[in-house]
Amino acid sequence: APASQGRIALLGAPIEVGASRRGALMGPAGLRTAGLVGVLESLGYAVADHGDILPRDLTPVDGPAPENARFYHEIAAWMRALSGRAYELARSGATPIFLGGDHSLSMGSVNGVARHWREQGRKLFVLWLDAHADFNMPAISPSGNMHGMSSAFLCGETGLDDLLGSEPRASISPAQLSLFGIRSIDPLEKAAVKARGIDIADMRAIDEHGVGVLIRQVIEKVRAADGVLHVSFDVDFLDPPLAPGVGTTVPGGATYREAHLVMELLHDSGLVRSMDIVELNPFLDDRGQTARLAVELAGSLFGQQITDRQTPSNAIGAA
Ligand code: HAR
Ligand code: MN
Ligand code: MN
Ligand code: MN
Repeated sequence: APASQGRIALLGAPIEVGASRRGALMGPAGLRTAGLVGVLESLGYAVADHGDILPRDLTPVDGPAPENARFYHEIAAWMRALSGRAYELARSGATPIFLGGDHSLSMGSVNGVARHWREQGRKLFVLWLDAHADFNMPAISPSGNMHGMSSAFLCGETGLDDLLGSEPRASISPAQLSLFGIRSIDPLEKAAVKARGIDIADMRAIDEHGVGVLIRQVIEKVRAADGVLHVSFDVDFLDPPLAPGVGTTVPGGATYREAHLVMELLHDSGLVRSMDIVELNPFLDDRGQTARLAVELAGSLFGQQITDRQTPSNAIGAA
């Protein structure tokens, strides 16, 4: 194995009630079966698998729930636990990878990581690789599904104000969010994204400019602010024939080569400090294909290359 690259901490959160279809609770197991630990170790990392947060470990939440937020109490309990664990893992100096579970997970994982970086005086930027913007809130969501609300919650939108209970909320500013790969967005959600001025690389932009140019823009934004980056990877970012194992496929997603290039450029930037892998639904997968691709892409994000070339982004000065 190559020289030690540092420490990676894995934490699973088998949460599925934020999504419209069941099965994402098998996501952490699917990613482990597909060899996530071995791939990361082969790249020289010391990997500590902290297992999964289990429902029986959660502190039940009751009291009033907002309207149009399905399974609010269950998700609140998950997020309080996740935010606390994410904060501790980030503070330990490891690079945490959170294994979902549906995308509601990020309301806890990113909040905890953002709290850590706020204490360090560093801004946390969030790259949202997804078919969806996930910028609904209860007041505007057409479904009430909380996996469609996570990026909005993280930007401090109101409507789920007590979700984290006594966990400190560490919102990011809308300028710290980059939506990437978007091709399904609800009308009021679109208006909200526009009103907040959020960076959005939709599929048309990707077709016109290519992922290389657009990811470099994200990297330059982070670097200019001396920030660090969290990558929130919703597997439905990928084109459905490549990645059938998700509950909400949308045609016209990232190709195999585009997705690899995104991850390779992000690795070269040296800015990535944490990651989510969410929405993998092994119940819908085809012989492990989606799980294996997600693991392969995580490998690329953490340094796997075809040849050990100096890429153009290395040449312009990676950390
Ligand atoms: N925008 C729709 C809603 O809010 C669908 C959201 C689906 N989200 C995910 N995660 N699959 O990105 O209901
Ligand atoms: Mn999502
Ligand atoms: Mn999605
Ligand atoms: Mn690869």
